[in-house]
Amino acid sequence: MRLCRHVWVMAVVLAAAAVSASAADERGAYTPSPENLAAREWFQDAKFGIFLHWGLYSQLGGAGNPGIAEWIMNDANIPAKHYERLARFFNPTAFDADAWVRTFKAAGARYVTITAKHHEGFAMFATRTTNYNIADATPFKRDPLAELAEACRKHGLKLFFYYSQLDWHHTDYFPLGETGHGAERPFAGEWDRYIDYQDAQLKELLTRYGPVAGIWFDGWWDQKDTVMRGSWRLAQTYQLIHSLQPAALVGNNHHVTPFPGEDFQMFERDLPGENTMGFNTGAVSNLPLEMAETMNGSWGFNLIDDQFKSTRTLIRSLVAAAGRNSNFLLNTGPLPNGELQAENVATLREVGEWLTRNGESVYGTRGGPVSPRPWGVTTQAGKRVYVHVFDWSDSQLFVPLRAKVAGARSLRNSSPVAIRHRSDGIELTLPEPLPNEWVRIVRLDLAE
Ligand code: JFZ
Repeated sequence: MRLCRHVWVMAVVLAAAAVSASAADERGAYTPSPENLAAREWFQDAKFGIFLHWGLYSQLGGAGNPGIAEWIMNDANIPAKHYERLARFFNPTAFDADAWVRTFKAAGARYVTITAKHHEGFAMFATRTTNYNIADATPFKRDPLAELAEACRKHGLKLFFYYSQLDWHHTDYFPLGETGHGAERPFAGEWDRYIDYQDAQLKELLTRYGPVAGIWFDGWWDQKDTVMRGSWRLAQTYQLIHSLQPAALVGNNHHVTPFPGEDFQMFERDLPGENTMGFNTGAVSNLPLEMAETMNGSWGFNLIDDQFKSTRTLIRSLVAAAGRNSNFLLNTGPLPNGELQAENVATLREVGEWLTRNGESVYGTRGGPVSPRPWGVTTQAGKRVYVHVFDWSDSQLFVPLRAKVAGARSLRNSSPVAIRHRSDGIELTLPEPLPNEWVRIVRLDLAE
C-alpha cells in the first residue's frame, strides 16, 4: 500500500516536471536563486544610484545639437571607420575613480551604473574580444571600469554595468535593426557570432571586476519589429550571468513587460506607470523597479545642454519614485577628460545634504500604504509611514490611511503633528512650509 502511494506520487512529480520542462523551452523558465532574491531586497533598500554615460561620444559633446550626445554616431551618420578615429585621441587623464565615488557617496547614492559599452560599440574596459577598447585603442591605456570597481569596493557602493546589445560598430551585428545605417559596414555578417562576442564580453565583466551588482541591458528595441526580434538568445545570456554571479541583477531597458531571467524593471525618464515620454507603454511588473532620469536633457555629455533640473525637481522625482516603490537612477555624463560636470557635482552635493537630513524616509522603505496622490506620496518601513507632501496649501491634510496611529512628527525637527482619526482615514495639521523646503515630511508611527 505504502509503496503504491510512493509510485503514484513519483508519477505525478515526473509528469509535473515534464510539463514544466516543455513550458521552460517556450518561456525560458527562471527561478531566481536565494542570493538573487536577497540582492533584490538590497536593491530596493538602496533606493538611489548614479548613472554614468561615458564613451568616445563624450568627446563630441553632441556636436552642438540639443538632445544628441551618445547618439551622435547614428544621428550624424558617421561611418564606423571614421568614428574609430575618436579612440586615437581619447585620453581622459583627469579621471579619478576615487574622487568620482566620493562624490556619489556624498550624494547619498548606494550604487553606480556605468556604460561598459554603449550603442557606438566601443568597450570602456580592457577586453580580449576586440582591440576596439579603451585599454588597447587609446593613449589612455588604463581600464576605468577596473579602477571604478576598486573605488566602489573601497567606499561601499555597488557597481552595475550598462551593456548595449545594439552595436553600431561590430560587423557581425547583421542584419541591421532600425538604427546605425549610416555606419557603412559591409552588408554581411553573422548574427550568432555577434551574440557570442557579446556573451564573451559579459563573461569578462562578470569574472574580472569582483562582485557585480547587475547588468543594465539596452538596445534590444533596435530589433523589436524586425526578423531578428527573437534572435537575441536572451535566456542563454541571462543564464550565463546568473551562473557566473547568482546575485547579479539583470534588467533590460526594452520597454516591454519583463522577460524570464530579468530581476528588475526600469523606466526611462518617467515614473513607473506614467508615460510622458511616449515609449513607456509596458505594464508595471512585480519586480523591483527603477526610474532612470537625466540631470539635463542628455545622457552623455552635451556641450550646449544646460537645461539642468533643479535639486528640488530631482529630489521630488526621487521621492515620487520611492512612493511608487521604485528606485531612482540619476544620470550624469562625465567630460571627455574624465572630470564630472561641475554643475552636476554641485547639484549632487545638495541631493546628499537633503538625504542626510531626510534619508530615513527613503532608504529601506517601500511604496507606502496610500497610493500616490496629487499632493504627494507615502513610503513605509516597518511600522513607520512617511507622508511626503509636495503641494498642499491648506493646514489640514486628509490622508486615507485606515490605521491606528500612535504618534505623528514632522521629520524636519521632530515636533509633534496634530492628528485626528476619522472612520475613513486620518487628518493631519501640517506645519507651515519653510522657505526652500522641497518636501514636507510627516512621520507616522503605527500602533500595531
Ligand atoms: C536608451 C539609449 O538609447 C540612450 O542612449 C540611453 O542610454 C538611455 C538610458 O537608454 O534610450 C532609449 C531606449 C529605448 C527607447 C527610447 C530611448 N525606446 O524604446 O523608445
